[in-house]
Amino acid sequence: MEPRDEMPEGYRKTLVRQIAQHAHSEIIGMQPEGNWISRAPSLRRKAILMAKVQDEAGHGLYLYAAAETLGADRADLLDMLHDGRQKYSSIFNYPTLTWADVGAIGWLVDGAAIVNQVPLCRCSYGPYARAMVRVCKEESFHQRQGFEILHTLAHGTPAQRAMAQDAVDRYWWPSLMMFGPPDDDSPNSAQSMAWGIKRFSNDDLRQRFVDMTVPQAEALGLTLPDPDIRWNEERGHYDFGDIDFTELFEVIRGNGPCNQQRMDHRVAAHEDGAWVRDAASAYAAKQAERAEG
Ligand code: FAQ
Repeated sequence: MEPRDEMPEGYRKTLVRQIAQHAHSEIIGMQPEGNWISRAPSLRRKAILMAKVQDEAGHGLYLYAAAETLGADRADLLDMLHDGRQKYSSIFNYPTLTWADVGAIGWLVDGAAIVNQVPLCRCSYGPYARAMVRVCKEESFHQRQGFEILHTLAHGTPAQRAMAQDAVDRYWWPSLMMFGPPDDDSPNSAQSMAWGIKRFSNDDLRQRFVDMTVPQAEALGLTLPDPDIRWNEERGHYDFGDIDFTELFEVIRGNGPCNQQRMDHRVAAHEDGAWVRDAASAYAAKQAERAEG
């Protein structure tokens, strides 16, 4: 489907909802890592982290642009984020307590994002699918940098190793929750899959992520905090323990550890930037006036 094609109103609405939430996640997702830019352990690490956070701003921009092709107004979408009518990913409501958390976000959060987003490169709506191609290439680089941070820490001093393990312990379960509620409790999945917006179910993608990540944890020499993880020969997949979905629903409802902080910061940044938007609009109006004259 392309922007000018006729489409059912429900299809358009579902796409705007998902693409806007995805865009909001990218820009809110800048905050947890942005917290460490000024404290990165070396100039090289700082430069890499700045580039990553900047990539996330770029992803937000492609995604807002994709939502605009469906007739959505970017200012309205931001208003809906700010007053809680639209969501962003649960994962960004957890704190980044140590430098190792930057590694865990890159390895696990970007890893989960890739598993979720690679299939979206072939979703039924052209502008969203095309935006995902570049986003996924950049996320792959992000995932490698997170893995490399954790690899360095895991092979460092005992204190660094403990820091890496602690970050993985805190980020593992929330990363599994990024894939959404289980299939039998996912109200949007059936319709989104019938429309080719989602190509795989929440649980199928979650399993794919576990299968990909367990061998990587072994390569890092770190332990995933789930004693029930084991290879199931019959299924050809790793089994894993039960996820506490009440935590996901609480975080989505606004009760995660950092929801308030993330929103306050976002709204303040938007208000502080009002003069830039006003100046750009005044400049555009002046240019248009000149072009007419
Ligand atoms: N957090 O019926 P479903 C990134 C909501 S990656 C918050 O299963 P759906 C990169 C859901 O919206 C993260 N809300 O919904 C990065 C729905 O609510 P609604 C962003 C969640 O849409 C890395 C309700 O629960 N990626 O940013 C969550 O079919 C590192 C019922 O759920 C995307 O957005 C959750 N985890 O499936 C950046 C990918 N899960 O709208 C910085 C595209 C569910 O009815 C640093 N999105 N909900 O009020 C998707 O694939 C889908 O939207 C799902 C949810 C799979 C997230």
